Amino acid sequence: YLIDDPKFSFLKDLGIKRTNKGVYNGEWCGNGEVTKTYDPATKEVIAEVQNGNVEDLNNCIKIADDSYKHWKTLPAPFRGEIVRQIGDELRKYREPLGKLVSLEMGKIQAEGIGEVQEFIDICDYATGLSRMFAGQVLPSERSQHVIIEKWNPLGVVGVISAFNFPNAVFGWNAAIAMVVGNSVLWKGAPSTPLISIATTRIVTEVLKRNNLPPVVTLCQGGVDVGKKMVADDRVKLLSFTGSTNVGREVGVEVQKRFGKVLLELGGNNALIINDDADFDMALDAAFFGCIGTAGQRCTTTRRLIIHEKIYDAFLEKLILRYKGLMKRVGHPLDEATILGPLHNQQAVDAYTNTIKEATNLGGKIEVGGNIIDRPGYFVEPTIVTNLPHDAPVIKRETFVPIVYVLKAKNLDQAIEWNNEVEQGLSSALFTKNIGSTFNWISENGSDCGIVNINTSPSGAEIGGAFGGEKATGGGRESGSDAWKQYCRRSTITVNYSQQLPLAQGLVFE
Ligand code: UN1
Repeated sequence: YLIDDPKFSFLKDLGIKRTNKGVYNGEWCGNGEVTKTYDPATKEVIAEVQNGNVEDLNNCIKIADDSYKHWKTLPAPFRGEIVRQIGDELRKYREPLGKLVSLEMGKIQAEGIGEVQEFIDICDYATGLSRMFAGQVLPSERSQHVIIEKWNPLGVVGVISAFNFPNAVFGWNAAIAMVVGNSVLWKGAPSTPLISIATTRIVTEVLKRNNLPPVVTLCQGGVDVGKKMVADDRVKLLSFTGSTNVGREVGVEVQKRFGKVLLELGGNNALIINDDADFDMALDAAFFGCIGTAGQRCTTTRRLIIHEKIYDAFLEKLILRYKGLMKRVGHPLDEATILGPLHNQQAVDAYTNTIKEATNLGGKIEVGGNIIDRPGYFVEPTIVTNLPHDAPVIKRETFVPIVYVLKAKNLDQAIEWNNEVEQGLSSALFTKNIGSTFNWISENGSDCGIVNINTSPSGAEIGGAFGGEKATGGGRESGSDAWKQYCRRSTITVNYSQQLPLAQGLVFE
């Protein structure tokens, strides 16, 4: 087990042992299956986790609900102060936690640490928000009346997160949910439980130090635990990150019980390079967008739409960059690495099948296309050309580093192709023309939630609302007014007159 190897001593600094309990409800427990967790770069076992079962989840919900009853009564700026302390605690563990993200998920160390940084950033944001999540005062049509809007908490917020952002997605949800007065129940991906456990430990240390109840609970587990969380009426908001197919079911189930749902589902993100783009900057953006996190971000560039005038030159340069990358393949914890492994065997299978399907449809592999001969789940980042813009394989999201390159006649055609897929997460346009820029962000432009200009479609900051339209699910997390989704809105009419006038001048006597 890697846990016994002194090279990975940061695991012990995070409190990880050979066998770990995957449930936290004030105590660490778990009565479900014992599973192993692996380093995707070597397939070696890191450690073991005893997961939760449905009964454990039930207890977590109960305890989270009890904690909520106390937590919601505390002044919001006090809750903000607690989240500020969580941010500080995360600062202390930034490096070891980032390394654990790298080791268990497989993304390179800089990205692992960057992910923890996003959690720290959202804590700062949420601390400020705790003094600022204002409602409004609106004019009433009745004399000596006023309409007030107030944002109140919901109760238990359930977070189901995915393997690819095993730390930050919990952070975006939890920090905001907590300052507005909710408690949180988390289920991380079944294949990244050590990250969930280490993160929960850091967060709950702060709660304990402040003599607070378990406002954050954790239940690692499988599909049965997930289903119960989706169906349980006490989970007032279910924030789900994952595939469009599972998200569709989650959405329907939560709606059946009139719960609230926040969906962050698949993307099929296009990067458009117009003929007036800054060529070198666009090349850097494409390289990072396609290959960063080995193609396993929701915001990864899946389609590159290039103006025909610069198509050949751009493609040629990009292929060279891809070829140069092969020297930088390695273990994610090795600082020289910029391409780590895929997360698991399913991803490798999806890669192989997709390459096969693309070639059968007449696609040309410009570079890549093979599994890399190393112990872990490594594959070559791949560029495919020569497919029609609406080929079925292009319209589907495959969570691997394959990009389809399309040649567009003009910007209008490029925008049409950008919008023709069912997903609507992220998009970007490279241009120096001011008219094209404003067209791109207008009603005639990109229909995605994220509409970038002269920067990559992936790598969003926490300050904006993060999420997408259409089959991406419509949810927004992180900045802007995404916090409203974690609240119920109370519309309050106050009468400070001595009469009881009715609205619309109605007389009722
Ligand atoms: C995801 O892939 O689930 O914009 C989220 C980005 C990251 C978030 C990605 N900040 O790429």
